[in-house]
Amino acid sequence: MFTRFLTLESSREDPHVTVLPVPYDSTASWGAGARFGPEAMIHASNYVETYDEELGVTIQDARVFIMEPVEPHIGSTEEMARRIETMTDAAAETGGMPLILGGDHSVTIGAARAMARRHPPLSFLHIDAHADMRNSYEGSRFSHACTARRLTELGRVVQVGIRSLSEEESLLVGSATTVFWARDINESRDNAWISQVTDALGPDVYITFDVDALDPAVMPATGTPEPGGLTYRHVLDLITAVMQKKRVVGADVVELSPVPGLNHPQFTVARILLRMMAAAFGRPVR
Ligand SMILES: [Mn+2]
Repeated sequence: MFTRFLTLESSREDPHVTVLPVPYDSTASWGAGARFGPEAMIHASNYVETYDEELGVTIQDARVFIMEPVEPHIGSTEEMARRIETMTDAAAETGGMPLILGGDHSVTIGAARAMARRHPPLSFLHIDAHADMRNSYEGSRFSHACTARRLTELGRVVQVGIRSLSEEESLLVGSATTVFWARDINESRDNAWISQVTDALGPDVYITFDVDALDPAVMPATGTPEPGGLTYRHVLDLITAVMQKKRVVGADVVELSPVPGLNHPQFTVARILLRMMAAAFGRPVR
């Protein structure tokens, strides 16, 4: 269905990155539409430059393979998590780093289970406005509101950009996880917080990036926008540091809910995807 990602032709041949689209949003609280996220991200990604002007590298020689989108399972979030787990395993089998494009944040649960089994002990970088630490939500333990809670059952969790959570969740955040609040990041005068994040992570990392971690002024196209968010700069610098200092074994980008006529949100995501690829697999120019 999709033939190019970040302008690169999809090929099974020894990929660096294997893209797994998951057009699924049955558990989103309101403003559903994350099911349209993968297509919007992939489409926008084919209009970015292959040259990363800050790193001075090109991704032209990087190899990508795009898998068929995961078919949504209607009615069972648990069954859907299992299906995503299986497909993430298949993505990892190609030899490329699985890059899951959601979809709402529940898609992370299955993907993380597959990667945690393959790379123990795995730690998780959770970039999000929301703590997602509920044990269950609307009767499901596999809801987007429970993602980080499920991650704590798989490995160490470091949360970045958090600014919305329940009282119950507030008792767990910072003890069951390491948390970097959006407010502290916004008030910091330098990037010292980024090395604190990388210090808190283990050597093998899975990144889950909920785009609502970004401020709604930057990222209006998401189901549950929260004011007081991170800047594009914050996210770009964090992703760069983690891609360069850690073994990132897998990643996902979730909760982009495209708004008709508004193009910049998916281009913002595409630039962050370019940076992920450039930081890990870029070739220096000159
Ligand atoms: Mn969120």
